[in-house]
Amino acid sequence: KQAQQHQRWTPCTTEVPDHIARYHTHTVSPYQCCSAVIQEISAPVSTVWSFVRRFDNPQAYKHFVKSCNVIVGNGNVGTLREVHVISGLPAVSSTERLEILDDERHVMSFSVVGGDHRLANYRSVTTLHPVANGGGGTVVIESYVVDIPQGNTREETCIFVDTIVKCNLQSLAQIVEDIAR
Ligand code: A9S
Repeated sequence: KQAQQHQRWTPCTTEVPDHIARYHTHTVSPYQCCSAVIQEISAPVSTVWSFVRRFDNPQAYKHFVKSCNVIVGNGNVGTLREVHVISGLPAVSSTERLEILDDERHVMSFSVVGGDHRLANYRSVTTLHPVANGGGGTVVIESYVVDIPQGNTREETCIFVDTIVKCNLQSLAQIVEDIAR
C-alpha cells in the first residue's frame, strides 16, 4: 500500500516549465509526503525576493514565527537559524539550514535539521517567477517534502503543512503588495 502511494506521489512536480519544475521535483521516500503551494502576488519579483531571501528574518512575513536567531553563518548557504513559534502549534522551535540562495534565479531552499516539533526532515524550495502577462506581478511556487509523523496519515500531513505554507504566502502577498502600492 505504502509502495503504491509512493508510486502515485513521485515525482512531485507542479505544472510549470521544465527549468522551474526541476527545482520542485523531490525525491520522496514511502514514508514522506510532498506538495506545492502557488501564490500570485501583485508586486515585482525584486520586492518579493527582498523578503524571501532574508533567511535571518522569516518573522517579517511568517506569522507563526515568534523569534528567529541565527546560530551560525551570515545568510549564505549553510547558515543555521533557530526559529521559535507562537503557542497553539504542536511545536516550540525549529532549527533550519539554508540550502539554496540563488539571487539570479530567485530560488531559496531550507531544510529542518532539528527542533521541538513533528515535521522531521522537512525541506522546502521557493521560486519566484514574473507573471507572463507583463503586468509586473510575481508567481511564487513553494514545494516541500516531509516525513509523515507517527500516528498521522499522508493526507493529514499535507493538509497541515499546506495550511502553514498558504498562510505564509498569503501574508507575504499582503505585506509586499502594501509596499508596492
Ligand atoms: O516555515 C515554513 O516555511 C514552513 C513550515 C511548514 C514550518 C513549520 C514549522 O516551523 C511550524 C510552523 C513550527 C509548525 C515546523 C518546522 C513545525 C511545525 O509543526
